[in-house]
Amino acid sequence: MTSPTYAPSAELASKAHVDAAKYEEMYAASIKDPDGFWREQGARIDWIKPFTQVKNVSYDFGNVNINWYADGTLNVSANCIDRHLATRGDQTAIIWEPDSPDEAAQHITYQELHDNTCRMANVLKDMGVGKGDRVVLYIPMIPEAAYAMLACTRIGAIHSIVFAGFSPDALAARVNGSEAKVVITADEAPRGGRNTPLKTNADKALEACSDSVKSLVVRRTGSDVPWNDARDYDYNALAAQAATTCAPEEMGAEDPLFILYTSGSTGQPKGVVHTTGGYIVYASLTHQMTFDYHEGDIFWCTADVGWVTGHSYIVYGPLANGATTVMFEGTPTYPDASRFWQVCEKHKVNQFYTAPTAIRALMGQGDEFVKKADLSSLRILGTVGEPINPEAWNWYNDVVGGGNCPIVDTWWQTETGGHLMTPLPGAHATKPGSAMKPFFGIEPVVLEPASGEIIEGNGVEGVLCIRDSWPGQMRTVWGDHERFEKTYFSDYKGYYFTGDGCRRDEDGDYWITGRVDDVINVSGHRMGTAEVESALVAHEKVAEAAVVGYPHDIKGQGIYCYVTLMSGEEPTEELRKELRTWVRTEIGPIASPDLIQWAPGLPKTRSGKIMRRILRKIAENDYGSLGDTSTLAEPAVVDDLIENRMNR
Ligand code: 6R9
Repeated sequence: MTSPTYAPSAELASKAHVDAAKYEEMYAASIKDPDGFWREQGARIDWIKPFTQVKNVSYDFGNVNINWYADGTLNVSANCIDRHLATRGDQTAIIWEPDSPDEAAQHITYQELHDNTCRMANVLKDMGVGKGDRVVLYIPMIPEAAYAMLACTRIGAIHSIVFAGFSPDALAARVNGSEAKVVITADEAPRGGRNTPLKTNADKALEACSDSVKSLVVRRTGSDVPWNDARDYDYNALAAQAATTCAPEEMGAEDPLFILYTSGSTGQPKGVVHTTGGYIVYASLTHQMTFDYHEGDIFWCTADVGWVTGHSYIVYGPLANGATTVMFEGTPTYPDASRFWQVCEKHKVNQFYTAPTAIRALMGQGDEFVKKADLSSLRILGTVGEPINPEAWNWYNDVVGGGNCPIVDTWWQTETGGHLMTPLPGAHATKPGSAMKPFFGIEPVVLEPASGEIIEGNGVEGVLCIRDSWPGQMRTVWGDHERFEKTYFSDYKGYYFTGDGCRRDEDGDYWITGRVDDVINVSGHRMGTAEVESALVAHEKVAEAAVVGYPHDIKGQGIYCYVTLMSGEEPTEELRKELRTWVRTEIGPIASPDLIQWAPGLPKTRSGKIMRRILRKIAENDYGSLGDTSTLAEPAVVDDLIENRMNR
């Protein structure tokens, strides 16, 4: 099947940092001479002591050791703030858009960012936080989240952000796991018109932590919260007294910058560790190239700082580049489904970066919400987090982008620090649903899953590994280097194993097919569950679908579909038949769904990822052992799915 392609306009390509020829040239150079390429890119960052070594990496199982720029020293907050002050002290660094459109937005200049970051750094120091200490952030999408991240980097402390939607139990596990000294939180977190009692949740978590853990509380709503004088520090009172200067600590390039917990296919979430020099070089370069960021552009990434996307593309990448970055506290549908587009219009956003799940949700609400906003400032659109189905891609392209904005479908992971595969807006003709091309320095290899043999050529599919290292790569799992090696370097020796499957099409472009544990095998045919899902959601009556395999006597695995209908649609036996026929015609008879269950909702993490592990268990009629469900956004959804399961 050939896919339509969408080339950037000649005008956009001519103004872009990278056009097609430049991409080829730079990519070839980055693979042929990684040391030379990354030595040059290292210069985008200000070093205190310049590095002499560039790359020093071993992928040998049992001795995995990743070092970049190892003998250089630097400070990340100085790179994100101080070095811009002389030329752009009065330029807006952060545009903060609150949850409610009735509350005023804030424009925070680089000078103000400097002063507030230093205040926060001094408060933390006074609380006893020093170089190498861990600080957990459990905080809403408010400017203080950025101040806190940058304040940690300023004094050499290691931050670990826990998404404000996580439960007290999850917070406690992360505080204890990193032996944090301080938790930074807020009184309440307004989101979608509702206030989450963050301080109360943090208090609950801290009951399960050492008495020595202190908490620094930012006033967001100003409402009364329980207070413990022995443990709680009032940020607003202390910051008002604190000095607006604080000398940046000199950090080694390989000193840890942050820890970010992420879930894998097994066990408890692991603490992904990123270090200082390589991460900031990579975040800066990818932000500039992937989004074709130019001086004066307004960049908006809708992620939460609780996820890696927020780290790299709300805070570190944009600020390292002296950009203006939008930070949004709210949700796409509050007060209504036009909120994203109103914010784009209001702040004249040039690059807009969001997740397919948000695009699908908004698509389901109809085009009027988009059309009533003036989106003429938009130049580049981006997606991240999961494969995007062509339906949603086309809607994003046509309705949001008006057919004029290249879409960058960025594939990467918490572990990778920044984009590994993505089209570059001025260089590549995109295809709906394809992550297209490797970023500079990234050498993808497609492997035979069972044997680990490299599959050469185009028109092939397999397990996606990366041959060599890149500066933004994670360095270890916090406190468990063995787990790091086992998870990423043991299945396919000598490569970084991504956990994803991928297809390299006839043109050599890459398509992520989903986690390899989501691949199902029906009568000997390998099939991406994403493929079936994409077909299902292409049906006009389907809002969302999740597909898993389940044991089938004859076929090996059968196809089990959870389908959420568009509001107002009736779940009938007839519609079931219609969908089955639909999928057969969209993909082929081998993809014909065996079981279709009507799902009023799908179990998702609070970041919007469908928890397939749970869906597989229910499909296997093995719901007695659902495993860890603590990260579910709406636990009640699961009870309904079990009650109405099809495979009894
Ligand atoms: C950045 C982020 C990583 C996993 C990854 C893959 C999926 C992310 C994707 C994508 C298809 C894309 N994923 N981006 N799949 N196309 N553009 O999301 O990090 O939360 O660690 O998730 O998300 O399966 O392995 P993280």
